[in-house]
Amino acid sequence: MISRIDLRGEPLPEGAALRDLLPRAEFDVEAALEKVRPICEDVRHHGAAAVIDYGEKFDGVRVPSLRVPAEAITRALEELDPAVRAALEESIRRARLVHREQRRTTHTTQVVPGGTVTEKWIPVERVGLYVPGGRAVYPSSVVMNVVPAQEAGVEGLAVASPPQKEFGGLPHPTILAACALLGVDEVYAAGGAQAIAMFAYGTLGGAGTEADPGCAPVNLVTGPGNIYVAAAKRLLKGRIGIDAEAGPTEIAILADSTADPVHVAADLISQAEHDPMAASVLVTDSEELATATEAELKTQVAASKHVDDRIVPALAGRQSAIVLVRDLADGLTVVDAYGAEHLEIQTADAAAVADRVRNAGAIFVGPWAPVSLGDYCAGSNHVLPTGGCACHSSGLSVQSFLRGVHIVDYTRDALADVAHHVVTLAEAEDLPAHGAAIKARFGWKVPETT
Ligand code: HSO
Ligand code: ZN
Repeated sequence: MISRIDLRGEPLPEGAALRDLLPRAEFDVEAALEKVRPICEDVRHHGAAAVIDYGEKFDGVRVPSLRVPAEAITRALEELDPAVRAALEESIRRARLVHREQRRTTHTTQVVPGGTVTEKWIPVERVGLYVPGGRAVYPSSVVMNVVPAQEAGVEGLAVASPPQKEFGGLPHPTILAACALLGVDEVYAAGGAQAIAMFAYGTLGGAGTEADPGCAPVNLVTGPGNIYVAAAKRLLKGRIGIDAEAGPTEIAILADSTADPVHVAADLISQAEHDPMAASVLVTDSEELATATEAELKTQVAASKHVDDRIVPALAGRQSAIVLVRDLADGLTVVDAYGAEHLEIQTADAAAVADRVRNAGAIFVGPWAPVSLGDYCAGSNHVLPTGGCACHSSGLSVQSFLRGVHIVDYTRDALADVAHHVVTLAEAEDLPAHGAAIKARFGWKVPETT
């Protein structure tokens, strides 16, 4: 069911050599680029009509209009199961607690008397949030995208999610209900690369109506999606900002002999449930735990849903494995080289071990903090870097929706005082006009320093 990689024999290789030994899903965004390029071009030139045509082709339903009517959003909330409503409300409440604290305050540094640099954080004006709707329906991802955007102070928020045939071409009702709970009323029934292109180019040029004037272009697109969504994000990056190209979900667990194999197996299965390409990796120095986990996986998988289409291919795929290491120090080296989207630490003194981790999207400490908690109700964000990107990127946060702007304010004396350095550096770079812009202010001379 799951393969073993035994790294106990020799000292661990370093860097790329170690990464090559570790399992990872193929997620070839480059190959999907050529498929999405014509789609994006079509949307650019033909606007809403092209988005609707591609929806019919890929989602199997032709929508009368892309904009979801306000009544449909209200109705979805009215018809939402009260238990799901209560759970979403708690998820939103906890996410707000955490994300509110991420807000940045304006800060002024007095560099010299009369010379200040103020860093001001300005929210992005308009954001498009993509919520997938294929294999699974993720109202929780609506929460994880919308809450940080709102806490950052973003004013223009639009959500796109694929039209669903069984719901008459609307996005899934739970997605619409989550939008209603969060106060988002601009929602589009659009999915895949065409939704990303709609956000990037807008559809205002088409024949709009009062109820559906079209989608105005956005500045930033966030949210996970399939490989075509990732490819469209890569293609349109620059015209729009993007959060990340989310790949298949990953869980790594660093565990020792104190871990409970029942928990370990359950957590590995929990993320394998997302996708046949999902990765579940156990890194342990305990052969006993490895063997007990393998046995547990058999029992628990047999009792699971989504077994043949997702869990078994995910666990049996080359992206998943049990990695045996000599000791926890090697285990830490391995999980750092892997840079998992989610990393659980199930060891003695888990907090101290977690403190030593450098690369992970989010870290879950000890037996009572499984990844599922973070997926829904920990307060943390579940849009996290995949594919090893945790070594250079963070998950979605308030910061993702803010731009830091430096405001430079110098008096005459403060400029005069440093003018000679500016002129010297300009000359060193053979850019004399830069120096001239300083001299012009002081009768075309470099002022004497005081
Ligand atoms: N584990 C996924 C998020 C998710 N799980 C949504 C359940 N619903 C990626 O972090
Ligand atoms: Zn999940």
